[in-house]
Amino acid sequence: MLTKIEALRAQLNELLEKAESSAELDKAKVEFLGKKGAITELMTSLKELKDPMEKKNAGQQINLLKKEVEERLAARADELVKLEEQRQIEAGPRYDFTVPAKSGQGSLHPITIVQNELEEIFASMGFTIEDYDEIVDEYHNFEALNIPGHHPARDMQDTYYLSNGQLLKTHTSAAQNAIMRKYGAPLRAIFPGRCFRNEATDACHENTFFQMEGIMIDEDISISNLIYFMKTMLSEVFERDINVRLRPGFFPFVEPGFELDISCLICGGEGCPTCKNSGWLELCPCGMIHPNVLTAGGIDPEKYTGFAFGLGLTRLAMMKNGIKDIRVLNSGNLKALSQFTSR
Ligand code: FA5
Repeated sequence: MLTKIEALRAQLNELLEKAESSAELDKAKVEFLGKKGAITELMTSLKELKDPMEKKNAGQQINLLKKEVEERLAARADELVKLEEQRQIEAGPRYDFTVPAKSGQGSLHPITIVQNELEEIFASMGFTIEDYDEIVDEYHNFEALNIPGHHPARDMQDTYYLSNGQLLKTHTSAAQNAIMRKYGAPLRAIFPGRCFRNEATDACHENTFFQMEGIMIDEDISISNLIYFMKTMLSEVFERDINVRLRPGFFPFVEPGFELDISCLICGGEGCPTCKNSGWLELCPCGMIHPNVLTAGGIDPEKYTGFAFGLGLTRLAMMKNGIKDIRVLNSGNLKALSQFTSR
């Protein structure tokens, strides 16, 4: 009996080594564990053993083999899934650019249109346009921005964590440190990007949205420079006068910090679901970069000062186009979106 068990174990090893598909594993499962499978047969043949000790020992060995077969088949199945995923990643997507479009010509997304406009405006004022990762580490998203592990500001920016400890960035400020380190001071840069937050969605909140960060660092930069650039940007984007209010706002990475709100353009300031009935929409928090953030970015805060802002690009696209509900923008509903892209 024990020889048979060993022979089956050797057979299992061989099968698992050769198995390249889940169909082969299913077949092996039936061969070993099925109603007429080898292990069931062994169990049935137990009754032929007369010696009780020998019978008990053989029974235990068969049960061990059965458990081993189940576990190793499951492990190989997992391995095959991973191998298949790897094969697909390596093969990469294949596009056939010669296939004609199904219906008419496409267009840029309303957020991309606003982003392009802003990039032009800031480029004309000497800002460079930077690209940055969507997956970042805690250091860049929080610690380098003066938000240590225990800080309550992290609660407001809960996000999606990967099993390796990295996270989907909650704000474009996550790029500040890397950009300061890359260029040093003086520095003028904007960096648009997609942000992710664990958010209960409503007319003005999405779990995936776009921001555009801007920083300017030089000797003698003050709040006046900040206000000048914010005003210029808004008047260029809206091409008309917009009611704006600046109020104190707290962000650990700026001091002092401000909230820049614009009068809701959906209701004209009367109050509606888009502005949560306040008549104002938070659009562009900003402030003077905290000395700790400059130091973390390798810039001497005794010599340089700077401002930073985090413009809500998705909300700006809503205000520019009179879009009442932010969820339209990520809906993929071409009929709804095409109303705002015919430029
Ligand atoms: C920030 O994200 C700061 N990093 C901004 C900042 C940068 C402050 C530099 C100071 C200096 P806040 O969480 O308020 O701040 O988001 C900034 C803007 O992004 C908001 O005013 C809003 O316009 C937009 N925003 C934030 N959360 C969402 C959301 N869930 N859906 C859509 N837009 C959002």
